[in-house]
Amino acid sequence: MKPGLLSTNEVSKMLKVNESTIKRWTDKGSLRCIKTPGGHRKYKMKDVVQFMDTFSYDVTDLLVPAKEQLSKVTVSTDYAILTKDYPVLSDIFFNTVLEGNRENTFQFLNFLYANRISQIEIYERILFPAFQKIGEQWIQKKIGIEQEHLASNTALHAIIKLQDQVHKKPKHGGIALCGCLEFEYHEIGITCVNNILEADGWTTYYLGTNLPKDSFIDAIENYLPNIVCVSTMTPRTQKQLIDDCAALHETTRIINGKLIVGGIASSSTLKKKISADCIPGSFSELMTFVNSLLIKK
Ligand code: B12
Repeated sequence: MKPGLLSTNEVSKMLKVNESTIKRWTDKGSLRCIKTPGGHRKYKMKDVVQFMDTFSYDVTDLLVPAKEQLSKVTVSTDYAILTKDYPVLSDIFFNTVLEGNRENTFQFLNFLYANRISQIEIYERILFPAFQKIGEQWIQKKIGIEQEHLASNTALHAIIKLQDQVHKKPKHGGIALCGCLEFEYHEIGITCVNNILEADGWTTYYLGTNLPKDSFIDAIENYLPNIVCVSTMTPRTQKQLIDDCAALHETTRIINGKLIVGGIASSSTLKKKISADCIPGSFSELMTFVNSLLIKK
């Protein structure tokens, strides 16, 4: 190697990111490189330093002062935020949440939110893929069930704490009831739904997980919600889910509300069988549906 030229691997170590991230930044034209006749990328130290300088200079105005409080924020995190590089941010979240440090996890999410990554972007583009990866690693036996539990509880704590910082629209009078049916213990999705609706001006009642169908029906009759949101990931049987949703839908219809079912219900096979007013495939779809209800109101 020519003296003064760095390999992708060396630059990745300097900037504390994966080699693929360095390649992506190079391909975007943000980081200058020299291509060897063999097609390898090589970097001049002065270009790497210039990249870091330019970047730091650029972000001074954009990043909030709270940055100094977050020891783990590096130039690479800043750059990923600025360029909305969700895979990198999701990887950082994955590592942070698996460490199980609640405060660091909250600080990281808070830093993203303070730097204009929206609540829905945080949930769908950062948290969701990180937990998909946790699921994959659990299947491959790379992480244990105790780590999955720790990560879930750490994430839940962080998103609940972040909710205090999230900007909330004024209340518009709509009432939302959110929860999971009996034997359902996946809580992160429905917590996200509850938080998004609360930020959108809904008065929310959060029932949590593992609620028997009859108790869910009692809650609908007591709170008279305009919308009922149910999250389902692992129903005991498909038939049980179909029957329970039909019962919830009937009660919701009687009180003039709408039933929204998310999670596994949005899979192509189940979608046709489940009785509901809306089965959104994403939080954005959920918001389109609920906003259409508000327009009609
Ligand atoms: C964390 C986790 C757990 C934790 C949950 C802890 C907690 N407090 O929540 C624990 C360890 C308890 C757990 C247990 C189990 N789990 Co689990 N778990 C997961 C994991 C890794 C992440 C789920 C998660 O929270 N993701 C983050 C949230 C944001 O995403 P989400 O829930 O998918 O929600 C998204 C959408 O579905 C949608 N959505 C969800 N609900 C709603 C509701 C509405 C209204 C709307 C609009 C949208 C919406 O929006 C979200 C963003 O896109 C997934 C892996 C994966 N690939 O998803 C497996 C996974 C869901 N689990 C699975 C299984 C099989 C189980 C167990 C049966 C394992 C076992 N053998 O014991 C048990 C069942 C427990 C039960 N009865 O509920 C399977 C489900 C497979 C299936 N349905 O076909 C998965 C997919 C893993 C896998 N690949 O096998 N799990």
